[in-house]
Amino acid sequence: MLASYLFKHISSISPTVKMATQLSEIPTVAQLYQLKKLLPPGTESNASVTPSQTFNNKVSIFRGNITRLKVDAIVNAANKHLAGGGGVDGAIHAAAGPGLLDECSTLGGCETGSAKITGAYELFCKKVIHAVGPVYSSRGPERSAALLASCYTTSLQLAVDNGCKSVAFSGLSTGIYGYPSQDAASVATKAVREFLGGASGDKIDRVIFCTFEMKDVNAYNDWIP
Ligand code: AR6
Repeated sequence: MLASYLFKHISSISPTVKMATQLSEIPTVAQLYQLKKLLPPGTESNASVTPSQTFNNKVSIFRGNITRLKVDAIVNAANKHLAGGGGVDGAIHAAAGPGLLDECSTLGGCETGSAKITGAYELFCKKVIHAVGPVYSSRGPERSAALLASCYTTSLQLAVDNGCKSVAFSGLSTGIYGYPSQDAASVATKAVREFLGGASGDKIDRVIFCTFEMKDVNAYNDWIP
């Protein structure tokens, strides 16, 4: 009783008391299969790709607040001006404190389909990668897909270049920018799989798809296997 009272009150005045989620608490896809919390691909699966053990050992799906993750880098769904905003961008800036916006304002914005990296200030992670996803266009779905894939690839390359081995992605473009969750999960999983299988793949130990809403949880549960 006293402990919960103290925790509630101390955590409201000191952000450092907020609980971080450690990497060790987040299972990989391979562990989810073992625990039977995720169904491996069956014959009815729409998967046309062969299962990749590297992908299964390095990729996780996690539902929750990305600002709590104690990983090397989290990937923000930012806008071209890197000016902060709503959604996950707002949550990240609120948790990081004003230093993050100050640093972002020195970067000269960022092109759609690309990303920039900053410090993490009061967050638990070490770096924040700000990726600018496309506003989804049903009239140009191929262009949207190419830009979204480029966000994932550029973010992972930035992580490698900055010595970040564990990276958590928010669902880029799937909120305010209107990208359908199923299509976005398909693009994201394919881009990450290709990166992990490529020249710099061994520099990344873990990629976490951080979901928030049920529609995105379902999309990753469909596309990961
Ligand atoms: N932790 C993890 N995921 C979250 C969180 C959170 N705390 N909050 C929301 N999400 P959005 P976009 C999920 O709209 O579509 C901003 O104003 C959410 O459920 O944040 O790329 C920027 O400044 C969704 O799946 O980003 C841009 O102007 C995902 O984060 C614009 O929104 C992304 O939703 C970018 O739009």
